[in-house]
Amino acid sequence: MMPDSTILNFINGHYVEPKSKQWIDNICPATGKVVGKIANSNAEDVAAACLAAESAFESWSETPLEKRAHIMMKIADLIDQQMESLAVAESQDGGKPITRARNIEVPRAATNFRFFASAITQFSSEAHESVGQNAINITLRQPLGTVSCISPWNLPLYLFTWKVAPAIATGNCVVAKPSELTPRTASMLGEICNEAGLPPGVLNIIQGQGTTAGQAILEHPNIKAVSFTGGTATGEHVARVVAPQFKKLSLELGGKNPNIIFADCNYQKMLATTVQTSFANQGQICLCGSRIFVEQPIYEKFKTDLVTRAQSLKIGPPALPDTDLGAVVSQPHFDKVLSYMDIAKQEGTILCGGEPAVVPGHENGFFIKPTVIEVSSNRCRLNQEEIFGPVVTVMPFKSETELLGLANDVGFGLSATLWTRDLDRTMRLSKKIDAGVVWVNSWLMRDLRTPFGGFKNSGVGREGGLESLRFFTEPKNVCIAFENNLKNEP
Ligand code: TXE
Repeated sequence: MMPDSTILNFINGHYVEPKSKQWIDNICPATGKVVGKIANSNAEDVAAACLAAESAFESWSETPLEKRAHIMMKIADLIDQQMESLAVAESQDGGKPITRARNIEVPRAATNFRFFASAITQFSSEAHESVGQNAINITLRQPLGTVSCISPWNLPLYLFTWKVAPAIATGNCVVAKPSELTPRTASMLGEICNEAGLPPGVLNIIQGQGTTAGQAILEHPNIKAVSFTGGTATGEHVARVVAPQFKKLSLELGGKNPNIIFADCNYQKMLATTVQTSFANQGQICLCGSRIFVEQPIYEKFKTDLVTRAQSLKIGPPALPDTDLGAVVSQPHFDKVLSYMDIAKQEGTILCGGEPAVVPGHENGFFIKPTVIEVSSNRCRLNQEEIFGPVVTVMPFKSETELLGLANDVGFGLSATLWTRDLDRTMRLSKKIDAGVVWVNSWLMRDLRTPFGGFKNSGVGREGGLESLRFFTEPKNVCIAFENNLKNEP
C-alpha cells in the first residue's frame, strides 16, 4: 500500500494504481490545501474490478449465510476498533466536525454491517401453493452477480456501507465508488475487509471522478444493478445511461424538506432539534429541513430564538472537540452555497449569517456562517432549489390547509419534519405530505428495518431492511407440479 496521502484502487484484495496513472488532487476543505492524490480511474480499472468480482462470485454466492454474516460482523468489529483513525480521516476529508464523525457517522457504518449480517440470516422468500392445480411455487431470491454502489461525499463511510453491506450480504460481488471528494474511509475499508477475511474480489473499490470512473461503472455491461446516492441532476444522468441497459436501479437523490412547526409543540425540544435539522454537518444532509414553516402565533418568538441559537454555534477547525460547524466540502460547493446569498438579498431578508466565516489559522478553508433567511413566498428559488449548505428559510403559516400547500409545493419529496402534540393532526398531515419519511417530534432517528427513499425528484426505489435485500436479489419463481393421487401400494 502507498502512503496514506495516496488513494489507490482496491481490486481483488490489493491496492493498485490506476492503469492510466492519472491522479486528482485531494483537497482539505478546512485549509484549502492539497493533502494528497487520488487515483482517477477509467474503464480499464473498472473492467479489472468487474473481472475480480466475477471470479469471486461463484464461491461467494454459495458461501453459507452464517459464514457471510460472521465475516460481516468481523468487519463491523474492526470498524469499531479503528474508530479513531476512521473518524479523523472522515473529518479531514469532508471538513466535518470530528465529534460528528466519531460519535455518529463512523459508528453507523459499523451498525450497517451488523444489521445486514443479522438480516440475511432472517431473510426468507415466499411459497405459493396453486391449490387444485397440484403445483407449488417457490420463490428463490438469488444474488444478481456484480453490482455497483456509487455514493456521495456528505456522509461518506456511512452511506457507502449502507449500500455495500446489503449487497455482499445477499451474495453479490461489488464494484463500489465513493465520492472523489471524500475517498479515504472507503479506501481504509478495503484493508478492514481483508483483515476480516472477506474473500478477494467480493468488494472492489474504484476511486476517481464521476464523469470517468463513475461513468465507466454505469456503462460496464456485466454490472447488473446500480445503487446510487447523490444529486438529482447526476441521478437523472445515471437513469438515462442505465435504463436502456435494463439494469436494476435505485436512486436516492436530493431533498428540500419542510420543517413544520405548530404552536402546540414541545418548544424547547423542537428548537434544539431544529438547530440540528438546519445546520448539522453544515446543512449537507439530504434530510435537513431547509424550509421552516412556523404557525403564526409563535413565529416571531421562534425567529428570534433560532437566530440566537444559530449565532451561538461555534464555527471552527473540524479537529477541535467543541466545533459545531466545520467547513463545507469543496471550493465549488462553497461558491454554490454562497451564490444563493445574492439571491437571498432579492428574495428575502437575511436574519443572520449570509457570508463566509473566517477561522483563524484556516483562512483558506470553506467555512460559511449558519444562515437564516426570512421569505414571504414558497415559490422563490431559495425554497425550490437544493442549496445543501448551512442555510434555512423561515416563513409563517396560518392553517393546516395553507401549510400542506406550502409543504408539497416543491419538486422534491424526501422527508418532512412535523412538530405537534396533536395526534389527529399528525395522522392527517402525515398521510398527505409528499415525502418518503415523516419525522414527527424527532429527526434522523434510525431504525434500519424501515424503508428509506423519496417521492418526486428525490429518487426512485427504497433502501433499508427488506427493501435493500430485495433490491440486491432477483426473484425467481420455481413452479413444481406434483402427482396428487394417493398410491394404494401394499
Ligand atoms: O454530487 P454528485 P455533487 C446534492 C447537493 C449537491 C449536489 C451536487 O445538492 O450540491 O447534489 O453534488 C458520482 N456517473 N447532493 O456534484 O455528482 C460522484 O463521483 C456515475 C445530495 O458532489 O451527485 C459521486 O460518487 N457516477 C446528495 C456521486 O456520483 C457519477 C449527496 C455523487 O456525486 C457521475 C450529495 C456519472 N456521470 C450531493 N457523476 C444526497 N442525496 O444526500 C458523478 N458521479
